[in-house]
Amino acid sequence: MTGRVAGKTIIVTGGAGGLGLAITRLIAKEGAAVGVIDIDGECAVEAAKGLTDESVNAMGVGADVADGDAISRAIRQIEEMLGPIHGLVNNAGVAALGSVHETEEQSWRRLMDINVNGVFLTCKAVLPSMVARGHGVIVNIASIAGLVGIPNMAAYCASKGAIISLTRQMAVDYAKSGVRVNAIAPGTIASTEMGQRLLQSDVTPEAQARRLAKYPMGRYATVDEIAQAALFLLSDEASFATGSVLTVDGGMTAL
Ligand code: 1HS
Repeated sequence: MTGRVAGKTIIVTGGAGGLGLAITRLIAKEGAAVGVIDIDGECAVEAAKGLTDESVNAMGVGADVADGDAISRAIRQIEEMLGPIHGLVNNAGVAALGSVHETEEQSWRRLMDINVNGVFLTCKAVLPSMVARGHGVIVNIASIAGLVGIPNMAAYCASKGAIISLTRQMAVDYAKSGVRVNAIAPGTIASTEMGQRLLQSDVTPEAQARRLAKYPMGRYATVDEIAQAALFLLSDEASFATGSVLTVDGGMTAL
């Protein structure tokens, strides 16, 4: 087996759709065995079947990343089938619009539960065996919303900032154990459901132009451009990268 992540078993949360599916497919093409975890179990199984049909070792399991027991069970099942976990991509996440005074307490809590607690719980489930084997790599999908304030996205910005902070903290704690932890901060991806919903919230041409004007490249990201960054951080080519936040945003945060 050849490829940039050949011989590694990698789990992708939220791996059955959007950016997660693009990452799943790219790392499979680059030789990984892939565990797909998704809140939609049928889609997870379907995504894995698409890979096994192409002779890739893959398994799909349904689990909500905010449910610690469910996520641990899913990871054990994948380990039993595909072997020890080398890599984890914490991709599962949701977005919500609203300033603080407009955000319902329950919506805030649910978003934090998925975006932040989900990363904590999934990392907690894979880390003991990574540390015991002295090797592992974690990639957290954050956002430029964790680096700068995006209008009308209070909970989402807070959650992505927490992911970036936790990425740096874990990088420090686990560096000597051979576990690298990095984050990617993508700009808006036009093609995903999340990106579509965000872009459709700009109802006037002026609002659409204002958002796009924040991007020096004059366009939004494709899922493949973000998946390539994940592949790099997962691969041994990134062997000295830990605690980094790789912005892939067409220059948005450089402006
Ligand atoms: C939803 C994704 O993580 C991007 S947040 C950035 C929103 S903006 O720059 O397009 O206004």
